[in-house]
Amino acid sequence: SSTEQTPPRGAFIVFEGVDRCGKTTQCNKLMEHLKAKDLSAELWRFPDRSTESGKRINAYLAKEVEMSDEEVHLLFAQNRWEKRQTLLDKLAAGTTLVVDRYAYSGIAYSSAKGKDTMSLEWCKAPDQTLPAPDLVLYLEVSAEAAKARGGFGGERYETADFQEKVAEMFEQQKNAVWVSLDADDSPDEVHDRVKAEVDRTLTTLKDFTWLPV
Ligand code: DGP
Ligand code: NA
Ligand code: NA
Repeated sequence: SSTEQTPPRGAFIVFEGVDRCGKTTQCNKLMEHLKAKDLSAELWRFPDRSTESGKRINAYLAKEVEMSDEEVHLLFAQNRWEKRQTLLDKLAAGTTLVVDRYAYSGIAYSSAKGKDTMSLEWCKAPDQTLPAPDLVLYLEVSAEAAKARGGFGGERYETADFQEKVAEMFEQQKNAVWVSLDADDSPDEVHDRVKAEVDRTLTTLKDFTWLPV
């Protein structure tokens, strides 16, 4: 029998929030923290714009192509499904994954469109049984702060009114693995809380579960 120890599985950590909430900065800071601890870690983001589905999503977000809201919802979910096995393999091999957006974004952005054909239940369905994160770090932006920030790029969804609806739909998805962080705090203050939550999660990893949690 082998004397090699199976490494403990990696943690699956997701950042969520509206556009320009500071996720990218926090993801990068967290990666530095994990590297400093000598942990194996990778930074991922959804949508992954490099795959075939991701290229179509990118064209849709850049308003180069039109698609029905239902089609694009399923395309974003497909983009996550494409990574399912790799994600599981990485975690099993002991690599912690820091993921910028996940199924909660899919549900928030699509249900925020308020279409009769796209109920919350309908929006949730395609991501069911994907791996569930161990921790969701939700960067909460106040409506006032969101308006004051402004300066959205020209991509689809990037209007203050729509982002406010997205925030409401994120609120409705809060669950036991969510931690809300005040995105109006300084990046270093937010990072201090992120570190504490991630370190706690790393030492209390539970059995793996699947969406919905
Ligand atoms: P990002 O690359 O993180 O800026 O995300 C691109 C945009 O797409 C952003 O406005 C959020 C939105 N988005 C992310 N995931 C999904 C999803 O699954 N469904 C929909 N409809 N929009 C999403
Ligand atoms: Na964007
Ligand atoms: Na963004």
